[in-house]
Formats: sequence, C-alpha cells, structure tokens
Amino acid sequence: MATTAQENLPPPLDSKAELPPLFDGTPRLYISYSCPFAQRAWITRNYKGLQDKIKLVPLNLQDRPAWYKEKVYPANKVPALEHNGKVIGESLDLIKYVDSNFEGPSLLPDDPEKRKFADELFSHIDTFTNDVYTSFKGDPAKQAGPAFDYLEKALDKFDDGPFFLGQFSQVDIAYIPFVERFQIFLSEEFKYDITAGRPKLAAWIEELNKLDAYKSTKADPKQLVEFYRSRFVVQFVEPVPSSEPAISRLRSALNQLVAWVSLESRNAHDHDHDNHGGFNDRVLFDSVYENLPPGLQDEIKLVAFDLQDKPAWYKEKVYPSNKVPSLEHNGKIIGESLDLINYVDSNFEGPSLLPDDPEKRKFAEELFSYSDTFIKDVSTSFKGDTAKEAGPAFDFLEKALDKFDDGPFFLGQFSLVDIAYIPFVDGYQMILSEGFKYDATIGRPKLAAWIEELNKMDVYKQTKYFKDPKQLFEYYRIRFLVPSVEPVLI
Ligand SMILES: N[C@@H](CCC(=O)N[C@@H](CS)C(=O)NCC(=O)O)C(=O)O
Repeated sequence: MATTAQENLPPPLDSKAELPPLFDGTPRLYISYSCPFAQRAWITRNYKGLQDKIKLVPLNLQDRPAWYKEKVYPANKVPALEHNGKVIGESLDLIKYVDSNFEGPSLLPDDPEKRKFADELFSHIDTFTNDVYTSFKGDPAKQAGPAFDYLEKALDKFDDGPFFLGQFSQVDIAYIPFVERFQIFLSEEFKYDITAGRPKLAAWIEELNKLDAYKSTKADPKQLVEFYRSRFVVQFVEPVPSSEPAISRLRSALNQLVAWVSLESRNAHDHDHDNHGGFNDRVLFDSVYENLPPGLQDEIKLVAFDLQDKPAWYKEKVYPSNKVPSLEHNGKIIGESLDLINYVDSNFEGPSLLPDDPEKRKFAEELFSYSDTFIKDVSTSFKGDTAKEAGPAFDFLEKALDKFDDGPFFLGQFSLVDIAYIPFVDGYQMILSEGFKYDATIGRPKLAAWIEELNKMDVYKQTKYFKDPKQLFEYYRIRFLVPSVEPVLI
C-alpha cells in the first residue's frame, strides 16, 4: 500500500546530468514533475507502494539530457519506465503495465462490466481533454460543461464507491491529472467551478485528495495557471497601456510585418520554469505536451501590461530588467526597443525594413545613435524654455529628412529609422502643441510631411495609444513636470 511517509523528491536532471546506470536491475521511472502523463505513472507507482522498488528519475524537459533520447527512450518523452531490460512508454500503457507487473493492490476490478466501462472511459480521454482545451479559447463556462457532465454521469454508473468503477482504479489515475489542471485553471481564469451542480465530481475530487499516492504528485497551481495562460489566453491586461513610445516602436515594426505575413516563432520556448527554491524545488511546466493544441506562441503575440501593476513573473521569469518591450523568441528574451526592431526585421519574414544601399545604412546608424539625444533634449526642454530648447532637436530631424529625396522618410522609403522616431516625435508634437503652444512642424515642412505620411499608415496608427493630445499631455505632465518626480526616459 501507499507509504505514508513523505517521499524525498530528487531534483530534476538537466543536460549536464550523468546517465544513471542503465539496466542494473533497478526499475526507473522517468518523469517530469509537471507532466500530467508522467503523473499517471507516478500515482500508480505510489498507490501500489512501490516507492522503494521503482526509482523516480525526474527530468528537466527544457534542458533534457541528451542520453535520454539516445540511450533510454528514443521517443524522448516522459513518462518511460525502465524495467527488466526494456523501456516502456505511453502513460496509459504504463499504468496497466505497472499494475500487472508489480506487487501491490490491483487497480482493475475483475467484474467484466467494470472492465468494459474502464475501456470506454480510457478511449474517451482524448475527447475529454480536447473538448476542454478547445473551450479555453472560447467561452469555457458555456463550452466546457458537457465534458464535465460526461464525467458526472460516468461517476453515477457504479454506486459501490465514489470512483469511476466504484473503487479506486486505473481509470481515476488516467483522468485526475487533467481534471486537476482544468479545475484550477477554469476557476482561476474563468471563475468557472467544475464541481458546481456536479456532486459526484465534487466527491470524486475530494476522495482523491485524501490519497497520499495522488496528493504528493500534484502540480503547483500557480505555475500551472501561468503555463496555461501563456498558451491559451490572450494576455491583454486591462487597461492596455501601449502608452510607452518604446512599445509603440515595436508594435509598429510588428504590424508592418504582420501586414504581409503571419509571423511565426514556432520554436518560441515556454517561459523558463525553473522554480528555484519554490514548490518542492521542482521544475514545473517545463514542456509542451501532447494533445495540447498549438499555443499562442505560434505567432508573435502581444502581451500588454499595466505598467503600474506588472505581474511579478515578468521580472522573475521573463525579463529580469522588468522593462517593456521584450520579445520571447527561440528560447531567448530580447529587450531594448532599437535592438528589438532590428531583431524582428532580421529574424522574421516580411518586407525588409532597412535598405541595402550602404550610404543609407550608414545614415540609419547615425540616426539610431542620435535617437537618445533627441529624446533627452526634447524632454529636458519641457522643464525650461521649451520653444527655444526643443528647436534644435527638431531642426536636426528636418535636416535629416532632407538627405534622401526618393521618398518622405528618413531613408527615402519607410524603414526602421522612422519606426524608431515616430512614437516620440508624434508624442512630443502633441505635448508641445497642447502644453506649450509650440508647433514643431512650423517652418519644418519635411517634418510636417513625414508625420503626415506616417499617420496614413495603419501599421503605425493602430499602435497609437494616446490619440487625444490633452490626455497625453496630462500623462507627461505627471511624469515629467510634477516636482520631485525624476524624469524617467523609458
Ligand atoms: N502519449 C504520451 C504523451 C507524453 C507527453 O506528451 N509527454 C510530454 C511531457 S507532458 C513530453 O515528454 N514532451 C516532450 C516532447 O514532446 O519533446 C503519454 O501518454 O505518455
């Protein structure tokens, strides 16, 4: 039977870990602490009291040891069990295998009617998980109901106990890792209680939570919610504060590309889920698993924050400098808006945003390096004699816009340079006219034409947060002009 003593869980092995002795007579169960499939095999092992017989080998799937695929399990997935010189995979097969090939209480009743029903429930599992996943993308409160109704009805079939087949069995083990996750996420994200109006389901979950064999395998709910959110939920945190010019730069660049292609970053990794010192020191939600529909990371997804109330995980897990914008792509996080627009331009499809002409490229460099000076000069001018002090910065742009005559933009055609400047110039123009009665375009026809051209482009227009100069001025007034508040430049 399940031992009651709390098992000491080993830390997950990463790519630096050595291969454990293979086929030395010790059965080893390879798992990931966050994987619902692995959890099935793990619960089975625990329930049968095999903690001392089957050794747990947790893997960090994000940074898997190469030997796992090469030497242990070519499918490179978890769970897998090494036993009697063989390696067996597939969680449903494994529940059955462990149940039949090891000692401990049987997890399948003999009753043929119950066995038949077990098969029915096993074959329904994929439908169940798919239906619930699909509902996450719509209105789960409406769409997920039938999936849980099915379970409620199934739990009503045998009345000799609270479990699917009456007594605790393989079927409960197959379902609970998913029901556990769905219950948490639906309640947390959609305020939907799967047990409301489903007393059998409520009792089933309650009974399962009395079993140590299961309880000790449960995932960290907080990390689970984050993981599901990152895959299913459009993460616009209201209010959508694309007020930051630096974000606008990025959004313009993205929109420009989106206008032509659908962006793909298929290898975008899930957040680094190493949980240092946290939940039992486990690595959680470290991999994408089967049946999980393609996530939102199949495109460059915008995730907007309320900068006044940023989620803690952004700094901890995503971007330690805690600023926006940042882009998660191919297992890396890239920050700094100018680096980012260059990165997006070079690493994704779509029209190039830098001309090949070396002279233009050189000029682009010059303008990129002037950008911080421009921002500093204009924003400093807000505190002094604005009309006088801001003038030279705009004169610089007017002159720059005169350099190439094959179009109204800095390099003639629309480029990364325009994207780098427009959020600031447009914003400053509004602030100056609203707060200082200063029109930067007067006497600067090139600048006027440039702003006008950009404001014809949807890719830019959609990224503008402040359309009302009064509102923007108020934002800047508070940020820059209220005494004792240090000007923060992005
Ligand atoms: N059908 C398999 C699914 C196992 C599975 O998808 N495991 C995930 C972790 S939850 C995995 O190993 N993913 C790694 C990969 O696919 O590379 C089973 O039931 O065991």
